[in-house]
Amino acid sequence: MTEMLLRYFRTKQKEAQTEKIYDTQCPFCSMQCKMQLIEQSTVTRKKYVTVGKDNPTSEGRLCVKGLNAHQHAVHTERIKYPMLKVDGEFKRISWEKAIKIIKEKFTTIQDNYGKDALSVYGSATITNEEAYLLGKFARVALGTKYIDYNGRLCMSAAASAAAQTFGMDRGFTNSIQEIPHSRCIILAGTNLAECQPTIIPYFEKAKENGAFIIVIDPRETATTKLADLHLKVKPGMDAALANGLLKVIIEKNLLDEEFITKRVNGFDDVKHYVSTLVLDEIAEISGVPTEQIIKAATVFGKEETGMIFTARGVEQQTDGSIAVRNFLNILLATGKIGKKNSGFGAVTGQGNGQGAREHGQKADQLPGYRSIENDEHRKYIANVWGIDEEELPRKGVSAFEMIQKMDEGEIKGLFLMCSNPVVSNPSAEFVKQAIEKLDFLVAVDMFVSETARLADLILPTTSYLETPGTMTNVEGRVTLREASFSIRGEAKHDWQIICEIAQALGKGQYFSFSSPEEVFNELKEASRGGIADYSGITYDRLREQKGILWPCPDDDHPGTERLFENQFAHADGKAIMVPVPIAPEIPKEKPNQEFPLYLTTGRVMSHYLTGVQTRKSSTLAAREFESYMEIHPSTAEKYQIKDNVLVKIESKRGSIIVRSKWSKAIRKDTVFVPFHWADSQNVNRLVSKKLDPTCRMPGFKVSAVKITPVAN
Ligand SMILES: Nc1nc2c(c(=O)[nH]1)N[C@H]1C(S)=C(S)[C@@H](COP(=O)(O)OP(=O)(O)OC[C@H]3O[C@@H](n4cnc5c(=O)[nH]c(N)nc54)[C@H](O)[C@@H]3O)O[C@H]1N2
Ligand SMILES: Nc1nc2c(c(=O)[nH]1)N[C@H]1C(S)=C(S)[C@@H](COP(=O)(O)OP(=O)(O)OC[C@H]3O[C@@H](n4cnc5c(=O)[nH]c(N)nc54)[C@H](O)[C@@H]3O)O[C@H]1N2
Ligand code: SF4
Ligand SMILES: [Mo]
Repeated sequence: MTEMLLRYFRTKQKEAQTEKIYDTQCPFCSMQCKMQLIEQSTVTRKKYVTVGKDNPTSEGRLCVKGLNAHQHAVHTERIKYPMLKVDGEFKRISWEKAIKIIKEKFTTIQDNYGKDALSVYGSATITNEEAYLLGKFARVALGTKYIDYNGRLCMSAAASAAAQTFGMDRGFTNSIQEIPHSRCIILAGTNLAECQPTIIPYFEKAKENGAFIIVIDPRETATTKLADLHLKVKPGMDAALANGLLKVIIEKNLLDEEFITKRVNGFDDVKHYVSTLVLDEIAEISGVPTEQIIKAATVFGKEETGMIFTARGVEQQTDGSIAVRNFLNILLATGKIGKKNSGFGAVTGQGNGQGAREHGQKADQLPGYRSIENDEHRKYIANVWGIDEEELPRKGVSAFEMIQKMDEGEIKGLFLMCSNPVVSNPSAEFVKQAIEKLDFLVAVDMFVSETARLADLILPTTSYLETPGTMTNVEGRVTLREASFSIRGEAKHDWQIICEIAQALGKGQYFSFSSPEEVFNELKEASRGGIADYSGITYDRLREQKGILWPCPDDDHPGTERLFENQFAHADGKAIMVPVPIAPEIPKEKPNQEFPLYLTTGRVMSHYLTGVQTRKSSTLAAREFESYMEIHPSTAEKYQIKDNVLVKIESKRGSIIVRSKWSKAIRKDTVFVPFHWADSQNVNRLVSKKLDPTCRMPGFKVSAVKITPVAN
């Protein structure tokens, strides 16, 4: 009897569940949806479920990536210890040894080749605190000018367009709550429905309220389903198309003359330039019929309010920054900015795509969106950091140009935090070879990514479940990510790793932080008086107010929902319009006899960037387990490509092999390949090295290619 009872209680005990709940934010896109991980444990096993949590931006919604994000975070392949490459194999070592090796290697490289022989490559997935510290680490601990980050491949075109036009760059000029009340919305090169899915209800509400939605994309996507008018533009022709829209707006006199006079410089030059263009020629060049250009321009011009959103379709071009400026020209000409329900949205990509572009990870930048070449700015930051201004390096070069310097042998060492450049940079084979030339590569990651594979030393870091800190979301809202999940093995937070290496390099006094909040308190001071002013923000306020939109310059300031209501951020308070030439400074590849098709690249719903994380998630990987090429059936037949077969795609740079997917949704002159897969499926093998002359963005969205069936 007692035996039976005992057994009964033991089984009960095994089944008894304890439940723990962890707050966090999704590790993926810029919506930064608040979520909770529920851990249900019995004696024998642990089960995880992710649920959404209410907040002002995503309102408790999650998409399929967020719902399954924990699958990679608790994956058995997470790196748990520092790992040193010995005879081509990674071997576990202690932190003590790892830091000692870094110190030795970094010192030797800098002694032999100078300070700038070391470089730092950061990320917009890390927190504001970590992005800030990484910039400080490069300048103060290493004393190198070479630092840049993956946001260069992401937000740089939109950022430079907004900075040049308005004098400041915050993704959304208005709060997200205004979207449902805007009367006409242009979505240019953005696939929100797959890339920021939880934002979609705002646009659905706008539609219910009668808004007219125009989507510009060479493909039909989940987002074009929202469209009242879909302009199926030729890849790379957005700047030309925007000229067409402007021409109609000016010729039909749909202008806001008062706004132009009071608040804009440069309108006459734009007016003169577009008057020299012929609308039918623009239609020909852009692939959008004249009537559709007229329709879009007329509706946008006539409606009382309007918004334009751009994303990587327009921006990841060798004329990306100027193409965005042409869309901003439309907003300025029609007076649809700085007003309720009218404004601009550069749809930020990565989780901290906004904050990580503000606090000093960029080659030419100091915290608070300050410039490293501006004497006042240098003095201010040197003072906050407690160093002499002369000790601060000058500006370096962009992400891809750093890789070119690795190839040329000028950069010998790289500290890589939270990025996978071997997959994400253009001309991927070149990038791999350049990185292989380094004397010493340290990669800080959660997994052995394709780039970490090439490292001499990998340092294990913590995930979104484990690292607290602030993230600035798609709106420009600073949010506090609470995170308290238990750390795997000996992994450390990115900010801790930075501080420990700085300490070993004898710079510990500048990096004596014991929590993200302490780092934030310094970041606040460093941002004070800058364009991205966080100085009125505290962790307590973020908890109470559920996030604050910057600028927030003092403790009583509520944050700024709408920008530019009275003035723009240039010295004279005015915005600047510029004519945007149809023929860009760097000519784009056009299909030709040898390479007859356009290739454009982008994303699918279930994967994230280079796929290192989402390919580890069984649910997400099952939805899309390999790369593919979307192709129109009539084009496919012309090149004897059946549906669902392997195809070789070649450009001047290289080739890949992926599976064909027939679809009438795409233009007949274009094929589309997502970039979430590596090695022989890495579409970046095909993309050229050319960069936008202003912002140094690669032209990910246009290559000329040929396709051939792969024999069975
Ligand atoms: N599911 C998912 N969501 C993500 C990400 C992800 O990897 N997966 N990444 C996040 C990040 S970092 C970013 S930057 C954002 C990116 O978000 P988006 O910019 O929306 O994503 P993309 O798919 O790169 O490109 C958007 C659209 O541009 C179109 N396009 C291609 N060429 C052109 C062109 O020449 N002109 C125009 N007008 N359109 C063109 C493509 O067909 C595509 O539908 O998404 C974020 N969210
Ligand atoms: N052809 C083509 N190429 C593109 C694009 C495109 O549209 N087409 N888009 C570009 C864009 S917009 C972007 S943003 C880039 C992104 O390019 P990458 O930055 O290279 O992409 P990720 O996959 O985010 O790489 C992040 C790495 O950091 C690791 N990681 C994740 N979280 C953390 C963390 O908290 N700390 C640390 N230390 N590591 C972490 C992940 O495991 C992964 O290995 O790709 C660009 N490349
Ligand atoms: S991927 Fe973006 S939309 Fe989806 S849950 Fe994460 S943050 Fe939200
Ligand atoms: Mo991005």
